[in-house]
Amino acid sequence: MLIKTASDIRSSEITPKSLYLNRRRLLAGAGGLLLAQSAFAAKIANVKKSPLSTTEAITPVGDATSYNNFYELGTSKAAPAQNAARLKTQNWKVKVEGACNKPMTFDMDGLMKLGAMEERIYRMRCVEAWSIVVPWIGYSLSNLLKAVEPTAKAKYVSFETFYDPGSMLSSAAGGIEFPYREGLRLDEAMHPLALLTFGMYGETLPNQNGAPVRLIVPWKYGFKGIKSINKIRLVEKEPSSTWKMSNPSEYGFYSNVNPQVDHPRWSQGSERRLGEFSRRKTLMFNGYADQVASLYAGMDLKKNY
Ligand SMILES: Nc1nc2c(c(=O)[nH]1)N[C@H]1C(S)=C(S)[C@@H](COP(=O)(O)O)O[C@H]1N2
Ligand SMILES: [Mo]
Repeated sequence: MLIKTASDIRSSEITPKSLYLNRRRLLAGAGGLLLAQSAFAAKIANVKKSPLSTTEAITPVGDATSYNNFYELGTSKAAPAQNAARLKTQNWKVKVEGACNKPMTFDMDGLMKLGAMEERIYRMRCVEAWSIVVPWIGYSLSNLLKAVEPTAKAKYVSFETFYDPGSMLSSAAGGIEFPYREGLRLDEAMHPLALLTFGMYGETLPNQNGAPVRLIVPWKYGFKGIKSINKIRLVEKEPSSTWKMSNPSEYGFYSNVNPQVDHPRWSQGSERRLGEFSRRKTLMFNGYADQVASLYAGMDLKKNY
């Protein structure tokens, strides 16, 4: 994002995306589709459908798993799928600490038991103006937060991605600082739509989509959806976040999808849905305004971008 010029974005990224994906599908065929998914994907059992799902058409799985942003695995859209094997997810632990009564370190079995697994079909809108509709699998992040019992001091939640400098890009090569960090206000994190995500399309997450556990915050730009989380911290002050640190005039802490507040280098008024050819209008809070607008009552969203 930061390292590209506006004309680069327009010419090489936004416009030809559908063409790029189509070409990939034509060249790769069914074999490519399989390759694009993790070799270790497993079915997730006992998943209930959620009333919070959109009824919009779901993005083809091959698109959602081969056109990614995961800078630790490479900065092109194809690189995360190609380099997926560099992310080692065995014996994964998630440490939850900070302002809470019951700080805990979870293994994946323990973490996945904290809530009832639901399929949530959400829109996700990248700050670069493409979007997808994905059947994610997970439970509301609030389940985990309640389990560790935040204290009165906890006002924000910060998240960190596992970083292995030996197998992943250096910060210099990625153009952003690693480990990747994100944050939410505690009331945003407690909102039922905020999803702690373990799978997609019926199976565990492919590495390129953030295995084994990531965040999906559907009313915010995609970069708030931090992948491959291994640290969560309840904190008193607004935590630092990777894209804001890299360029605070372009990326803010809130990063709510807002067609009325353009990125300094491009419009946020419309988007291209992966798999579609014509552009769509971007909706306020990505179409989730009825559910989340009250979180920001009285706030100037131009200032708090
Ligand atoms: N650790 C980490 N998380 C990340 C990113 C990243 O580069 N590193 N990219 C973000 C961005 S910009 C987007 S749009 C989404 C993309 O998620 P997807 O590849 O599953 O569509 O992941 C977000 N989470
Ligand atoms: Mo993004």
